[in-house]
Amino acid sequence: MSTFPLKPDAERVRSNIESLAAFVDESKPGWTRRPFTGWYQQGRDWLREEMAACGLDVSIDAASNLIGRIAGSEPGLPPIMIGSHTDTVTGGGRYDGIIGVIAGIEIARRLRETGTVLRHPLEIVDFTAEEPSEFGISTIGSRGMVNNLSAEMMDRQDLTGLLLKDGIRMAGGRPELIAGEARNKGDVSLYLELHIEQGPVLEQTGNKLGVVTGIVGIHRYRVTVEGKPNHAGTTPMNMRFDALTGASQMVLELESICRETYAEQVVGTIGKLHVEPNGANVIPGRTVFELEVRSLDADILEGIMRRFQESVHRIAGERKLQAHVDCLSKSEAIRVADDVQQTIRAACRETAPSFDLPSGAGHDANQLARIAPVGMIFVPSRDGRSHCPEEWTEYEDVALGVEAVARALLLFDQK
Ligand code: HGY
Ligand code: MN
Ligand code: MN
Ligand code: MN
Repeated sequence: MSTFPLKPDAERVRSNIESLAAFVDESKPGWTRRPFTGWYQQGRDWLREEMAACGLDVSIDAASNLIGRIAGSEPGLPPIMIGSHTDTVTGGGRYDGIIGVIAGIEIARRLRETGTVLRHPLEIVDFTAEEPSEFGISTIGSRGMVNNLSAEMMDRQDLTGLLLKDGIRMAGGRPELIAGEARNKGDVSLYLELHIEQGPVLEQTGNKLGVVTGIVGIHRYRVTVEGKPNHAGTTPMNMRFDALTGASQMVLELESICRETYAEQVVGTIGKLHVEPNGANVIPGRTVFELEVRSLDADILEGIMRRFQESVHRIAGERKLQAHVDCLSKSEAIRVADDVQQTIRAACRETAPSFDLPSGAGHDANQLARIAPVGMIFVPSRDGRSHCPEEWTEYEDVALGVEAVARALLLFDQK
């Protein structure tokens, strides 16, 4: 069988992933490289050198995304973009995001080593802060690239008082130019992302590659519950205004709403909960929790949030608490276009057994889909685990994913 000219150097891919994964906050569990931190910047500095070493023209756009670009033979064509992210959740794994950026660099290198010139310009992108940040917003860089960061979002502060717009500036962006520099429909021919599945389907079905058919929309909210702090020993149970038991009832209410059956799969999670004053012998006076609900169907998401907000106010009334619900961010669910799926399926067929599946994780592709066709390829996650130190993908599978992206790139480049 003739060898594929852009076949990746699997050992170089492994070594690059391990090099980039090493930039972590050692004081935290697993692999932690939160955006706008020194570890994140060190990883990006390393990435910048790698991009330059494989002949990419490197720049940072107004939204602070790191972009490496190679010209095509037809400069008038809008670029094909391959990207992902290099930030992690706290206590995350070493593959979520970075394999998509390293894949792009390896493909750029193979193009250079084989003297292959694409028709389209090619851009390899490390999108800033894809994971939910302390500003309550995820996919910050890709939102910025498509001008989907509101002024209210830009003025949000994290726990240290840093404004999002100053964080973007720290990462090399120029917030005041985001709107003017934004990519619009027609500015990108196609966005392609390699990502770990972060779920069990490929492993359970014995497939090496996933052809992503759609990506869930994610609605994120913050709920603040105000009660009355008081002495835990002297306040009778029927005289309490306990902000934590109230919040706990709301948390369980979200779980039971999301456990009902809908036309599309629904998941709802409360991953962050803050208690004040957080003392063992003080009745909590205030709690703040963040929730997210995900589904491929936008109407189901809206309906669930309406029901949940009614429950919050009912529970607060019954317990004589104050509660308010703030929307932090919404990303739209997307369907991958049939022709994009077919091209990716053709590329996978030449590479390894593949399986069609939707993504329960959100991605930068959710934002790029606002201006361009998008496609994603998954590689298996052992035991379906992700966003934890146990996150693991076999390097042979990563190399197959890189090869499938490279094959898809050549097919898309001929269109
Ligand atoms: O949370 C997600 O879906 C993705 O991993 N950022
Ligand atoms: Mn993630
Ligand atoms: Mn990711
Ligand atoms: Mn992603």
